[in-house]
Formats: sequence, C-alpha cells, structure tokens
Amino acid sequence: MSRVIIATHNPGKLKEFLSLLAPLGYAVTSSGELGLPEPEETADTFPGNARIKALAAARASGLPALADDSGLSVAALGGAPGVFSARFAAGDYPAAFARIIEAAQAADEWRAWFTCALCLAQPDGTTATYIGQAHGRIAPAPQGLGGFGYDPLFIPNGYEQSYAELGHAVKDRISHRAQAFAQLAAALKA
Ligand code: ITT
Repeated sequence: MSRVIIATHNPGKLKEFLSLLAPLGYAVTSSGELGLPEPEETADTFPGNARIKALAAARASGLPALADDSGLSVAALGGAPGVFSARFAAGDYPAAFARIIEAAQAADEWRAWFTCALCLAQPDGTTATYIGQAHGRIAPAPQGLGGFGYDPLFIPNGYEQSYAELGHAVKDRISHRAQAFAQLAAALKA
C-alpha cells in the first residue's frame, strides 16, 4: 500500500480527506503528525496555492503529498471571498456569515459556489491538479451545526438543507472536494 501525506492544518478538511481517501487504499499520514510547517499561500488562485502546499509537504517528507485549496465564492460579492475565504473569516465565522448575508440581501442575489483545487505532488516536483466545484445558494441565516467553515451558509443546488445540516454522508458524495477526489480517483485508475 503506498503512503501519502495529507498536507492540511485544517481539522475539518483532514476529516473529509480521510473519508474521501479511504476507498483509494492509501496509508495516510497528516502533515500535522509529521510536524511539517505551513507554507505561505502566496498565489492568488486555488490551483496555485494547492500546488504550493502539496509541493512543500512532498519535498519536506520525501513522500507523495495531497493538498487542497478551496473556498466559497459569493455572486453578490463578485466571486469573493473565493481564494481568500479563510482570511475573510479570520476565525470569526458568525461575522463573516453576517457580511455575506447582508451583501446577498442588498443585491437580492443568493447564488454561490464552492471550489476545491486538489493537488497531488511527488517529491521530485511532479504535480497533478484536479478541480471540483459545487453550485448552490447562500442560506438566509446560518443553518446547522455540522461540518466546518462556511458549511452552515451554503445550500447546494438540488437540496433545501445546508452542507452543515446534510452531514458527511451527503457532503462527501456531492461536495466540491468530493468532485475533485473523484477526478483524482479516475486518474489513478487510468
Ligand atoms: P490548509 O491550507 O491548511 O489546508 P485552510 O483552512 O487555510 O487549511 P484554505 O487556505 O484552502 O485552507 O482555506 C479554505 C477556506 O475555505 C477554509 O478555511 C474554509 O473557511 C473555506 N472552506 C473550504 N472548503 C470548505 C468546506 O468544505 N466547507 C466549509 N468551508 C470551506
């Protein structure tokens, strides 16, 4: 069984990575367990930052590494916060939710989408990147306690409940991250 490093310091993402990776039959170690440093995310695109994170972990560990860069884009904010989603919230998600809902209300524009760029990097510097997107709408008020980050605010198309209410079984089938992992799985099988 080959080993892969999961290069994330976000516990919510780590949990999803573990369940999405399980069917692929990898032995998994997280960058936290190895004490790998968090590189600075200096790119302004999802694939650019995913590549920075995956390459840093692969080079530091000498093992293949997987990283994702992801975020929520809000139509009423012209696609922001997008790649800056973590910085936009700055740890205060209730305040970020309020700003997003206010913008959606003001514009009467509720569309939103999550993007995930998933990068698999090898220690020799080779990388492959897969992009997943999930479209939906902003909830009129935060809904549900599950998941992490912006999950209570996002209702995926075809559903009436937020990611936080739908829970892992559904989210891991339909999410932006699940879609990027499906592409990775297809590439590994090819
Ligand atoms: P790592 O870089 O260590 O992986 P991070 O949280 O800093 O952790 P990002 O730079 O990719 O990761 O920021 C992504 C942010 O977008 C994340 O902190 C959440 O606020 C949000 N986000 C991404 N995917 C999400 C999801 O599935 N559900 C809710 N929020 C999500």
